[in-house]
Amino acid sequence: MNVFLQHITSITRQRDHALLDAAVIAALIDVTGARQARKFDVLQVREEIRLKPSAAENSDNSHLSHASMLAAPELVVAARLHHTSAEKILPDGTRVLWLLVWLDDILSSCMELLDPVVQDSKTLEIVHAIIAIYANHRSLLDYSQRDSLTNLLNRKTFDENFSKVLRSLAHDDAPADDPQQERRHRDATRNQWLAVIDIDHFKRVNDEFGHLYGDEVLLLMANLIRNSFRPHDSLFRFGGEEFVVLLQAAELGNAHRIFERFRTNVAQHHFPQVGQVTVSIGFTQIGLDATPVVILGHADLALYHAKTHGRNQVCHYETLVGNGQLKSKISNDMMEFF
Ligand code: GH3
Ligand code: MG
Ligand code: MG
Repeated sequence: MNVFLQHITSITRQRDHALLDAAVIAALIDVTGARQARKFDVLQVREEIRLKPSAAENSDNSHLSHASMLAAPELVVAARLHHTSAEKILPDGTRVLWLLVWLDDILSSCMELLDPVVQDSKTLEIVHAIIAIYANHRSLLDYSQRDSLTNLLNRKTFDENFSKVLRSLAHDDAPADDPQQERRHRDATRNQWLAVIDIDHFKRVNDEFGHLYGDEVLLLMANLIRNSFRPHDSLFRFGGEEFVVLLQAAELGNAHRIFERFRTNVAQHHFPQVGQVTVSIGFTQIGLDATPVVILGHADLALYHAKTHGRNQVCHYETLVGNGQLKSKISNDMMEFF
């Protein structure tokens, strides 16, 4: 029981998702004697359930970062019946125990244990208690990371995540065993773009229709953002009526098209009572050697250009600088100022 309490203390101490996952995995291995335990995020599209290795799982296997696999039928049945576990014996005799993690009635992730040694009812009770505490703690962590109006990630989370993104880009830059495969992987995943999205003339919405309608527009805007980007892009409400997107796209052309499609989605959307609302977008490529302040500064300059040249448009910082429409203004002096 003491060991159990020690693990609970360690789990509830974590303030970071990856460390929390690691603490739970350590607890599950310790309690069940499993040979291996890992966590998968669950992606559910209609009847199909796919399992994606969690970010922590990927840190040493970056080529797997986007690979997801179909869940075994035993797990699909358990999910359908809202069970908390499922089991299977593989052809090579390995025993697999899946523990399903439900958050607000949605299957969010799944812990996979290989060859658990201890499976008596008392141990299973402890295992399920660990999963329940994990789910509760994750909900709290999610709550502190999100903006309460739109449920997008908040500014604090951006500050924490962005440094991680920059570190992981630098890490991916290390030479690989198979340079060709590494290059393909990098092309597909490594190019990251940061966009700042700002609603045009939002003050007018508040002034004409009142703050409640203003809030409604922010909520609907957040839904449009969620529907216009993919699950592995990160979406933030940065403050007020400003949003930030971290986008993965192979090339500038793709990134531009994706932001442009979002801008059009917004311009064509009918906001109840308010009517048409538009957004201006400034974006930049996230370079390996730049700091968060410089990257955000570049996107902001592109956004400012969009605002001062008619609004309702997407501007790319490096293109503007290349065309001579914008001077590269963010200098070391400015960084010190920030
Ligand atoms: P621009 O096209 O230049 O961006 O014009 P704008 O009117 O959008 O200008 P600005 O970005 O300066 O104004 C933002 C306004 O957003 C000011 C503030 O009243 C409003 N706002 C900020 N946060 C909230 C919020 O949470 N709810 C509502 N309803 N309004 C907000
Ligand atoms: Mg603004
Ligand atoms: Mg605005």
